[in-house]
Amino acid sequence: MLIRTKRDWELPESAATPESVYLNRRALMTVAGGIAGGLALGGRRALAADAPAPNPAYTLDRAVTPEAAATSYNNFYEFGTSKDVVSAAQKMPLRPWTVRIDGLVEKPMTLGVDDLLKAMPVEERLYRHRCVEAWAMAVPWMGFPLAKLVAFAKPLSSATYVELQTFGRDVYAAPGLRQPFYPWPYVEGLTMAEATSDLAFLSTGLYGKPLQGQNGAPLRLTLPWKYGFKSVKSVVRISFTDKRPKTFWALLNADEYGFWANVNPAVPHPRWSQARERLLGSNESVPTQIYNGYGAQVAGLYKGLEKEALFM
Ligand SMILES: Nc1nc2c(c(=O)[nH]1)N[C@H]1C(S)=C(S)[C@@H](COP(=O)(O)O)O[C@H]1N2
Ligand SMILES: [Mo]
Repeated sequence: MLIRTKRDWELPESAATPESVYLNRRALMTVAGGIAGGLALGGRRALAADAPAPNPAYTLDRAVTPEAAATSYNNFYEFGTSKDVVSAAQKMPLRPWTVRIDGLVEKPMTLGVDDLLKAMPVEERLYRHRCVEAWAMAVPWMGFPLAKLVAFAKPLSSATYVELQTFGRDVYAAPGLRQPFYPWPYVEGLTMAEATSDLAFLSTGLYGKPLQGQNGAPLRLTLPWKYGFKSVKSVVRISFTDKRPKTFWALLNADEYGFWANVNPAVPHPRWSQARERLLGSNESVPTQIYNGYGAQVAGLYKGLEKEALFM
């Protein structure tokens, strides 16, 4: 992002396949529900054993992004600064994978990601995603509310922030981690109020399938009202603290990538406008919305703080 890139978000036509696979799965689920009536749940489970129920509270104002685009055009600097990290990221072993929960909690713990998932209520949500680079997508995530993990972690009342961290070289020596210019490991953070809002989500899957390495497997934060760099991938540690986390991009350039990073069309990036966004997998450009369209859910978090929280 510090590096000027070409408009390489404009995928070739061949990459922009229709999202027919995903839509067909949904259609099947609906048909099964309609025919089976009272047995709908059983029918749905039989057709898509791995697919949790979609949460009807999270709908979209646009088409779902083609799966091929969302899973092949990625930002994951641990694997390099290009958008093409698929082959490198898929070499990362996803099991065993442990998550450390520590800091201001009743009892710090380290647990396997599958044990954590067993304790969490997995659902599916359609969310918009807006990268600070002015491209956007809309995808079906599977996962659970971050608030559920916060409750599970039992933070002390003194905790005011949650910090989430990606693996460093001690866990997996991804090629990008050799670049000493960057302040590894990638860290992101939220206030406790943000972390416990219903929109803050931890994703484990995408398009009804387990997450792939390039999208931040096995566990990644998903904050649809903030610029995408807040959505830290491949999380290994979640810490509760009373200090504002020093986040990866803010350490690099706080004027361009601040702590809040709430999507705002009125505040341009110093090097480009944020007024519009390009939809990944198409040539369409649409107006950017304040809080990426989630103002009704999150504007209340920033009452009296708007000057700061909507600047960057
Ligand atoms: N660890 C880590 N997390 C990260 C990034 C990264 O480089 N490293 N890039 C961020 C940015 S800028 C965006 S837009 C999203 C991209 O997520 P996607 O590739 O699944 O679309 O991941 C975010 N999370
Ligand atoms: Mo991004």
